Amino acid sequence: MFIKKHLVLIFMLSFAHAAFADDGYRLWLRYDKIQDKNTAALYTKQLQQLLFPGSSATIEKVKAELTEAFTGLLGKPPVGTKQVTANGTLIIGTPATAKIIATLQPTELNQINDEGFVILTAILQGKTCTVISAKTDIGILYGTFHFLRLLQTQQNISTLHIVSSPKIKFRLLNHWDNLNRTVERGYAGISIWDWHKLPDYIDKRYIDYARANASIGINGTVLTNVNANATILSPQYLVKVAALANVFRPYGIKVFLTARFSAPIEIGGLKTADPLDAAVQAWWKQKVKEIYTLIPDFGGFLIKANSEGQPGPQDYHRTHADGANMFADALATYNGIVLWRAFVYSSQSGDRFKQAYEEFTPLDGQFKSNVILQVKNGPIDFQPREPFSPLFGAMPKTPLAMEFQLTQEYLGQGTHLVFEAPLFKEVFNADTYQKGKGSTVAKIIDGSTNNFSLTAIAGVSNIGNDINWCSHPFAQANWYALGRLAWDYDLSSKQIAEEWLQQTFSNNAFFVSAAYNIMLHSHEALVNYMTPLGLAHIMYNGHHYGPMPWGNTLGRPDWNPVYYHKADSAGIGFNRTATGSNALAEYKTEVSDLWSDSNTCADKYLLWFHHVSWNHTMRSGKTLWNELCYKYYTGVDSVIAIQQQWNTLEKFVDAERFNQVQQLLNIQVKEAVWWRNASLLYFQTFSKMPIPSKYEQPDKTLEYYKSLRFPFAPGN
Ligand code: GCW
Repeated sequence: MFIKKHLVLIFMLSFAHAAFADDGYRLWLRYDKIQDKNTAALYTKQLQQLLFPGSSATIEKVKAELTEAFTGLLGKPPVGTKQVTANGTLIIGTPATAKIIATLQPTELNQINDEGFVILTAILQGKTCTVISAKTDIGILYGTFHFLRLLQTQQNISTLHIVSSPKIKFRLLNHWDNLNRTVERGYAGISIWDWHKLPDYIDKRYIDYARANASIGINGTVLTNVNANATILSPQYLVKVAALANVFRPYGIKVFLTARFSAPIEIGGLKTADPLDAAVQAWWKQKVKEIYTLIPDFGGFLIKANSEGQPGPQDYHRTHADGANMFADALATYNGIVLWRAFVYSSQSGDRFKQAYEEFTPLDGQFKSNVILQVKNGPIDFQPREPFSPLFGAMPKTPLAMEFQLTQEYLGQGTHLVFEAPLFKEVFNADTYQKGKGSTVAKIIDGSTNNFSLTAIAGVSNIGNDINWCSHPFAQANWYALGRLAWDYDLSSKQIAEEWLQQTFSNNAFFVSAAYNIMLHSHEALVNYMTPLGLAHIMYNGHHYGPMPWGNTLGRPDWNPVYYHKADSAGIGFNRTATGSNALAEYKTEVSDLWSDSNTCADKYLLWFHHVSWNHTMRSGKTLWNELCYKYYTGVDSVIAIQQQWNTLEKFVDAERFNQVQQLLNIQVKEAVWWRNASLLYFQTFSKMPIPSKYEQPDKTLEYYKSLRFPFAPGN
């Protein structure tokens, strides 16, 4: 008897452990049973029955999601009803589909746009009900996902009054996925698009991808790399694209493609791709027509032109506007849009920082109304910290889209825990002063400063076919944050981190606050151990993995780290004031005044704008050299603190993900030390100053760090 009981216990324990394991595939849509008995009982009472009339492809998806969520969270699927017969009726529908909502006539519906939703507690036919309503089925979908988020994060749902609309129209992922399934700057496996098996084989992942995106409001996806391949536009591939579009449509997600500028030559048999050539224009018009025949709601094209070797209009002495407008004309008939990238820099210039501004501001006002210029957050290239791109304050006649990078090309790639919401918010909140105080980057992007309705935010995707989609368990949070902030950039980093943690890991309050603390400090920690005080672009060439501030061997100066930090015996930093490249003049004076004096410029931007002596006195009273040492050492200490904090959280997290994060943090600590030591030893060859003796001294030589090679680093 004893033995038997014992065996049962062992069986139960091992079962419990297995059930607890989590490979991360479900992302933030786990719907695990609510453990807190009171909450579960309350929800069961408040969600007695579901009145959900209407039917459409989207509504079917909503019903399926509700069934899955209720079954998971509360142990049983929702009980359908046609009448309000009990307190605790959840009513979902548009006024057109649900008569009962029409009788309620919620005025809140006048406050939302076509994708928005309302969630209200109301008394209907004498019963307390929860109403999710919207103008469209897609609004219903978003409202439902919001409601499920409330349940997953165990909010009080007894008196709800939520009125929500997205602030940005196109909320996009940009995949840098190649047709051979490699992913440029991808660290999470190969591309999830299995082009070879499409269109006939629909991987379950496509559906789960769409669910995850819809749950955070993402409504468009650019499937292909901006370093484009014209083959995607061939008939054989377009049917594959159409198959994906069919999967995504009910979830409100439009498909976009990258258009290779030279496609008329490469797959069209033309001799030129000149945007002013009639045959070229006709070719694109025909191609666009072909696409819309297959995909009636196709979103449009994203184009990288005359940048890093990509073909473009300048090959024919035409402007970016000539190029963009050719596509705009072809797409306009179908309400398609052109996302034209502003990421350009030529080999000629003195200061790469200035080039996008120099090329694009003369074209302000020349783009057709369905063109939006997609600008990276900073002037150089997704560095750990950049000042906002001056273009955001300088193109009042052109709608501007924000491009952030979710994949962590310069943020520790696949192994560093870095929560990007604070970085995104720092950029959104920066004031361009374009129309006086308060013209923040967010207010440029949302169209309100210059009255544009065409608005967009894009995140370069960090998704691959790894079981947990993003490789690092915490990298999922950056995908999540992009969607949530594109919907509402006023959400705080704290709210986003907390709700993500609750849904992805656990509702335990102690865990959430500790893990939030980790996330909150992670970006600043990385800036400090990689590129403190405004340093930038000092990583290895090519794969961009690891520190190489000594890099000086590539043909173009602006590909070499030494070009960016300009360390010499006198000091360090890039002089972008009037005595240097004068890039500061690209900002409004209110902004440049903040940064133009090395004695008052914020520490975090100092070396972006000034070449300062190693003895320069910092705000802290330390010399620049000692401050640099302090920052690098603080960065490493912060990661060690993060590591220690994570180690206290074992009991709150499933073993699988706990171990993954623990191992990755071990790598991160090692790499932070590597960044610190290699950088300081190198800069010391100029400063000739000691690393203060209170710090643990580097245990390897500069020669050792210089000898390291990583020919097979991923993502290149
Ligand atoms: O950050 C750089 C990357 C390139 C990328 C380019 C771009 C897709 O190193 O891999 O190319 O930016 O944004 O176009």
